[in-house]
Amino acid sequence: MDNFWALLCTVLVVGCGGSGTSPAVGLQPLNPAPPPATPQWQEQPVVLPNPNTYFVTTCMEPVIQFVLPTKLNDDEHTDFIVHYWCGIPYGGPVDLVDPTDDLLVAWASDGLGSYSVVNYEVFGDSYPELGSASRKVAVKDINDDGMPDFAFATNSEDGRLTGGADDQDQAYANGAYPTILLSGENFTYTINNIGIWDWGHAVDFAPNGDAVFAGYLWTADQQAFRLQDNEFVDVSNEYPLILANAFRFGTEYLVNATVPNGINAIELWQNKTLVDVWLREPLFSVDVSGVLTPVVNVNGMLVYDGAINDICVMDINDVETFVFHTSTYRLKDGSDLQEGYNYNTDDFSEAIMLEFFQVENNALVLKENPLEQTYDASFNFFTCTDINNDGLDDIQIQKWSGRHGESRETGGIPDVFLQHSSGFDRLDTSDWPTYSTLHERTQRVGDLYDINSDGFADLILYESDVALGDIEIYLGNKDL
Ligand SMILES: [Ca+2]
Ligand SMILES: [Ca+2]
Ligand SMILES: [Ca+2]
Ligand SMILES: [Ca+2]
Repeated sequence: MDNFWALLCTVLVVGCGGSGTSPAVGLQPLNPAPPPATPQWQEQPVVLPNPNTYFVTTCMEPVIQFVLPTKLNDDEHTDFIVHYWCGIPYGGPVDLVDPTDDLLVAWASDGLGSYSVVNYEVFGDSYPELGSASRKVAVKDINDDGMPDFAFATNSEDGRLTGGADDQDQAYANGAYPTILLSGENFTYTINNIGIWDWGHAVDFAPNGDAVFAGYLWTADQQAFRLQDNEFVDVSNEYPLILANAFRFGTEYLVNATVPNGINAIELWQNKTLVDVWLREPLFSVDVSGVLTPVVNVNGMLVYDGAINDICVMDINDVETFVFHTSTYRLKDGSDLQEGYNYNTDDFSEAIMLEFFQVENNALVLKENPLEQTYDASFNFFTCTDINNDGLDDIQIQKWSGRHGESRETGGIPDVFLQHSSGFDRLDTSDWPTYSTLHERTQRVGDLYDINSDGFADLILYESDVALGDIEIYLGNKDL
């Protein structure tokens, strides 16, 4: 047998020996190897390169607060507005008078998959500013031109130390004007600073398009503005008293997180009528490093804190559901807090959990958590939109790449729970790409959004505290 036949025999695994002593081997069907599975993500990211020539005159390493998808030209590629603001330089002086410097950078697609800065075309200014830092943003097209409009809860945040909201004279130094980015003709935006100086922390658009703001200062209760004839008109008195932690409009109701007498509570409003209040009653108190601390039940676990810092609204099984970002501190060993024990703050991890409420008979009802019961992470932002384009709202948690007091690095990959007909499935993200560089002191975050209108979610990765400053976008090749 020459080499060719030897090779063929090996490959085909047929009885080539011809001696009759080999075990009978049937002719195997020639199964070609299945084609390799399409990878979820393209190998190389689209990069929005660090626009530091724009912000070095402001500060060297700003915070990226928001990467906001929008439309700045006519092609099918999503464009972006990014809000940067300057944190306090390490050990540097604190400006207690003026808000920290900030900068907006508008990125437009070129139709070929690249992006360039178009600040002057969009804002009529190469260095446009909100005039403050931003803490939260609400998105809605309030002037029906097909471009999203953005309302920001703003503050002076530059690391200044104050006595918190309880010391209003110091807290005043955290104030800024509520601000709206309103779209105009030919893919432009105007920056509208409106209302009264406040330490803004919560913002939402009402179903009718009114922008509603709430902050921590005594200067203003809720502030609300309606766009009429291209002017923002104050309609604050059409809304109930809303506090600063978090509130959110549903289709019919408004939910509002409050803290009466130190107890975390959620109000349910219908127009200006308070229809229900849900209270998170403390179970008992424990000593945590010398401070008497109330213990609460969140998702069946005994923890402390329980403050609500954000809310989103989604349909679960076609029922409108308010999802709460609930801040807690859990024992690192996972056990429940116990009455009569003394604890040390070092015993705890920050553990932000989600809680799910629906309205039944004009009352807020806490529903069983449809995610993994013990799920928690460190994060500011999460979304409740349909990520995979199947008509069912999903949950995406833009967790920080690290967590206070723990060394771990997730490279900015969000946690994603996709809704299906009978619950949620957590996506396996273990082989997803991560942000290209790791800096000890920065946090990476990520966001899923279909930026090229092909129906597949794309992965946007960036640092919240800029070191490299690029924004990296991995295009999706298929459904999640
Ligand atoms: Ca575009
Ligand atoms: Ca608009
Ligand atoms: Ca979905
Ligand atoms: Ca896509």
